[in-house]
Amino acid sequence: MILLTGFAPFGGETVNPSWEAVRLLGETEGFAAVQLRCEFGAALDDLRAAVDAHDPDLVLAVGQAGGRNQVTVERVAVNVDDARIPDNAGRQPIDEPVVAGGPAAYFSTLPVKACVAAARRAGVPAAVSNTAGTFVCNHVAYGLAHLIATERPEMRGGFVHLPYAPEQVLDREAPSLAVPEAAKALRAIAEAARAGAEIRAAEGALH
Ligand code: PCA
Repeated sequence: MILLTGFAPFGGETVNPSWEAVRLLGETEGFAAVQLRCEFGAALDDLRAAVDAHDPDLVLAVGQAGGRNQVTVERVAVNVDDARIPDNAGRQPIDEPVVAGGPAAYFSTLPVKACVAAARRAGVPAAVSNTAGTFVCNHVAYGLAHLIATERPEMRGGFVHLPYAPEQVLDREAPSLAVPEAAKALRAIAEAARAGAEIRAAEGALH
């Protein structure tokens, strides 16, 4: 059982490609899709409720990273909420921990390089990312990793960011990825994550 989470639209957008893509893939046997509120705290309440309801082996949490031009598999989540814009509840935490007293960061328990390779084999541009930012996506990535580390050691999970959907950028210069392509990449990533083995590949960043 694979749990997919996507976010509600935020920041003035009317859609969130993460929800559109996971909703599409969630129609497939063996997958369930749940929408998280784009709110600090509440998003993690939604995540925990979904994990309790579905008891998944694997969780792929997915979000929108407007401006990125590839599907990015996040390697790390950091213990800080530092919001550049208010969340959907109007809250804007600055330099607060996600989990007071928690470790500074967690590595994803996904085989991130194998996941990137799988997305590429499916024909979708993909890369490793070394930061999920400091907004609600990183909050969920960290909260998920903390849940796995402290309560659900048998579960595996991580975070994937998607570019904008084409309908979001019809009148602006920004990269986009069609939702069915994003869903195809997520499916390939989920299969690689379930297989479990990491690969050795040079995917680091200079900056
Ligand atoms: N992207 C935001 C939050 C929700 C989403 O889809 C982020 O990257 O933090």
